[in-house]
Amino acid sequence: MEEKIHLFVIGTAGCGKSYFTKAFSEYLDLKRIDHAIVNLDPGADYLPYTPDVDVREWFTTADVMEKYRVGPNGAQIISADLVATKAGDIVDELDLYSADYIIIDTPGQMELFTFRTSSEIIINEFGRNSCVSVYLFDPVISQRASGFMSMVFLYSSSIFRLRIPQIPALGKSDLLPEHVTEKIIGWSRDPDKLYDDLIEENDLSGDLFHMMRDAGLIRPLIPVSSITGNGMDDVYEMVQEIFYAGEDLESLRY
Ligand SMILES: Nc1nc2c(ncn2[C@@H]2O[C@H](COP(=O)(O)OP(=O)(O)OP(=O)(O)O)[C@@H](O)[C@H]2O)c(=O)[nH]1
Ligand SMILES: [Mg+2]
Repeated sequence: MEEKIHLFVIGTAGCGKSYFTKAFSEYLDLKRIDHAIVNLDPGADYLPYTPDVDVREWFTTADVMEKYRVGPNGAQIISADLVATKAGDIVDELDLYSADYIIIDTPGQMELFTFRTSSEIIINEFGRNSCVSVYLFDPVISQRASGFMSMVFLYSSSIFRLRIPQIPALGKSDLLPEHVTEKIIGWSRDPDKLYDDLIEENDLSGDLFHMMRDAGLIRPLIPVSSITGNGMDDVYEMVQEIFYAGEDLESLRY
């Protein structure tokens, strides 16, 4: 591998980012690929893996509450912004590892990282061309057509904000009955099916649907499970394709 790859794990609160980080790390262990894990969540109480670089080395959301005398929401925002001030230190620490892959677990609520300037500063510090993200669709929300569409909107906002290639995945797929997983994956592969179910649920969604479909934002989802390890190889292959297929990156941007 020529250069480091930085894989950001993105998604809404509780969608399974930290467990995916662990499962993908175990998958890379099996493949004997050198990697390191970065935890960018200063509010994490418990992590299912041991991070190699941890933003909590410098501060935690609880420290920020005490220091700035703010409540939990204010502290989350301040600490999310403070992460940017540590971008250089994070890269310096990562340089100590001979890792080909860096997996980056991002803070609980998606807006704390993806929508704020920290994400841009960190991506620029890592080198934009070495960055890719996996976006985990919440499996419970994705079961209804309108919920699935809301996930498409959030996924799309992350594309516009981060401006790095993004791999859409259906998180915790082991929790869903097989026919539900098939329905969701079917929507992602065949937007016409999604359209029919959307209109049945809510006839206001038609115009929005066409806008997203025509912009190419409804993309095939990879079902993943951090419990069974299912889908880790598909995510890995997609990352390889993005970096090494020799295709125009623009065409794989989403
Ligand atoms: N069945 C199943 N449960 C999962 C999976 N991934 C995560 N979970 C469970 O879902 C819960 C949340 O998972 P996390 O990985 O902590 O989610 P997160 O997105 O990091 O959560 P925040 O950082 O708090 O927003 C945990 O209780 C996990 O045990 C999965 O693939 N399958
Ligand atoms: Mg987490």
